[in-house]
Amino acid sequence: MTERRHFFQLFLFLSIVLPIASGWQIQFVARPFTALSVSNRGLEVRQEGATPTEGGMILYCKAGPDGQAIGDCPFCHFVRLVLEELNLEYEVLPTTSETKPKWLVDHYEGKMPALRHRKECYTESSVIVDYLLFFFGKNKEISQTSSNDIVGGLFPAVAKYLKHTPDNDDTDLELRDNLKIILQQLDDHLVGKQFWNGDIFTQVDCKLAPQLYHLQCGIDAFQKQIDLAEYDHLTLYMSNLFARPSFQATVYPKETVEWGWSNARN
Ligand SMILES: N[C@@H](CCC(=O)N[C@@H](CS)C(=O)NCC(=O)O)C(=O)O
Repeated sequence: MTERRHFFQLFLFLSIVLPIASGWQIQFVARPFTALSVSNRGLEVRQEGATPTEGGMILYCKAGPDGQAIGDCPFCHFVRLVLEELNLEYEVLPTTSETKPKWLVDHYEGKMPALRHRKECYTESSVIVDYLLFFFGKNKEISQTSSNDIVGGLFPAVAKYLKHTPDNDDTDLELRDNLKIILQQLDDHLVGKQFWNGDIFTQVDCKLAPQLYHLQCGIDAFQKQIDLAEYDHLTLYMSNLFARPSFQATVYPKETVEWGWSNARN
């Protein structure tokens, strides 16, 4: 009976929950199923039951400047925050193009972050997080989500602004003004709230924290013309996020963020 329930859970996750939660990312969802039925994609053939057991997780992520430390990827950081909040055991393997495993390149387009969990592998941070929350986050507050479009617009606007050179030309000012509109929307949403959904810390906060960290480090590093102190509620929210033990346990130095964006700016 338990086996049947577990099989049903896996079926539900692969066929209904992930496609709905991930929209167009359905092609990634097909992979674990393919791994079971057609090819093992470079991984061992799965032998355990339908519901994954904890342990045996390896997160492959972009490496930092020395090729060994954890790099500046906000998507990988998002996954790590969720892993920490769920108290799951995992190993992080910072990886460069030279050290990326062949199976990851051959069967998963070398995409990172990539979560290998025993005999399965998932790429795309939102898919990885859906997987973790589906199996390990049931009835936990962190699994709550929110359908606010502002969240999705933040990182593209941050990236365009930080990447742009030269600073202070017309395009730079346009990108800055566009980002400031989003920051104001975030600030408005956060009035009277400790976290994005109110008093409880959720996956939305795990997603936003790394992006806001990039924004803060990037503004400082490149002396960009945005004063975050103008956004009272956002500033308070950022201090709440950055004080969170999961963030403290996973944060990388601001110099790593600067290194990453410097490469993009050249
Ligand atoms: N949409 C992807 C974006 C992932 C992404 O852009 N990863 C970059 C760093 S931020 C990366 O790992 N690049 C190094 C590589 O692929 O070798 C996700 O959410 O997982």
